Amino acid sequence: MLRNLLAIVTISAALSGCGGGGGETSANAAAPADAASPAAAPVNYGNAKPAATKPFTTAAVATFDEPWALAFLPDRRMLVTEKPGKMWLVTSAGAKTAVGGVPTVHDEGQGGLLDVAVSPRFASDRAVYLTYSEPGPGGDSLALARATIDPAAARPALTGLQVIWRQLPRGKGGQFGGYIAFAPDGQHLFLAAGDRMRMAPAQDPDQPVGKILRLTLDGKPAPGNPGEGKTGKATVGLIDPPANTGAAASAPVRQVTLPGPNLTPAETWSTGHRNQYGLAFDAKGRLWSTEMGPKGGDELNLIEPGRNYGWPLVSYGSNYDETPIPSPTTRPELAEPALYWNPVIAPAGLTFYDGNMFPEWRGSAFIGGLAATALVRIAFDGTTAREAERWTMDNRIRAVVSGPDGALWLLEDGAGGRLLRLTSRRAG
Ligand SMILES: [Ca+2]
Repeated sequence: MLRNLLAIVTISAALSGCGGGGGETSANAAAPADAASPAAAPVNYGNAKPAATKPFTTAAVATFDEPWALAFLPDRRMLVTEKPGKMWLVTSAGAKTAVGGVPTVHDEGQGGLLDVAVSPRFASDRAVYLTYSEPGPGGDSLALARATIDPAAARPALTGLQVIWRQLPRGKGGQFGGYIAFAPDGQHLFLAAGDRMRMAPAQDPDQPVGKILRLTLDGKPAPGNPGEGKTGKATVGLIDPPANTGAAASAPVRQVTLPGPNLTPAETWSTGHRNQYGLAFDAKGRLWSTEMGPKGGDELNLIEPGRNYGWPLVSYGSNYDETPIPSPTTRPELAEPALYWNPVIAPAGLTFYDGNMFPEWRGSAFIGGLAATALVRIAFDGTTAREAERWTMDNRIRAVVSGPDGALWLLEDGAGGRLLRLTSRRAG
């Protein structure tokens, strides 16, 4: 029964995808003119097949315990996080040195030590930013912290670590998002705050869940945000524990009074997200995000200020308990994804390629696939994105980063997850 339902969903999704490639659907034709909306309905790439051959060779460089994210330092070494709460400084040859001073994280489910990002001013400030699930009374916060590191130290360590932003109210479990991206001019920081599987609060302007935030490098609301100067309610309704189905809409709500002014409206750049596991700027200065949808609703989104990306009001997927979710075509005022995947790939990581090793890939984006056990290449024609290629990698891919050497660097997911370096066959 389930299999048949899935087949029907898949076929109808594929058909709507064909329609999107050929022209506007009637629903979109009725949409009000909006320069920020894609002209055509987004295409479904859920049934895209892996390429038969790979234009790269894959070398395993090092092995980790549940690796999550990596970031390059200017000296081309990498910082690699492991979800249970370790960080490593890693050479391109795979030599690992443990980094001290990592904060206590709550490692459970999808919580733990998450993203790491290197300050755009690292040469002068030696700062790194990290996100993690911070334990506390009533559950975890997604925390954004900044610390400094001396990469030349024999025993490198995070020093002066400060939490510069904290997701409140706290709550148990769920998906944290936690991805960090710096504005191209290095003046601001964007942070993906996942919906923590609470669903409805992704639409609550007073809760920093299901949002992309734009902050100063000190973690404060950035000037110029759509809600600049606004504050939210002091008491918000917290849905706890997390739910992963439409049942969350009727879950019990606990009223929680925040310890200080509610700055969420002033921090928010975009809203209505589910679980954003990738956030990156392209060479033209546009911000993109990958989003893990519910069953069958993974998305790539072009992120624009003040827009609502629809979760959980609309989706191209369904709830995990099979209850349907209205299609985005029913709510033209909500931002459509640039493309989507049904069935899902479970996207993790997002990087834009601008290296010399694969000149044909300049301007492309790469996304890791957890469920798809694949690497996906996205090509762009203006703001129209399409899945150009995918290659099976045989393991769940947790992260992908375009390296300063022109190679693509991937992290596999889970215990024993490997750091992979993908290099051109032509380069030899
Ligand atoms: Ca959406």
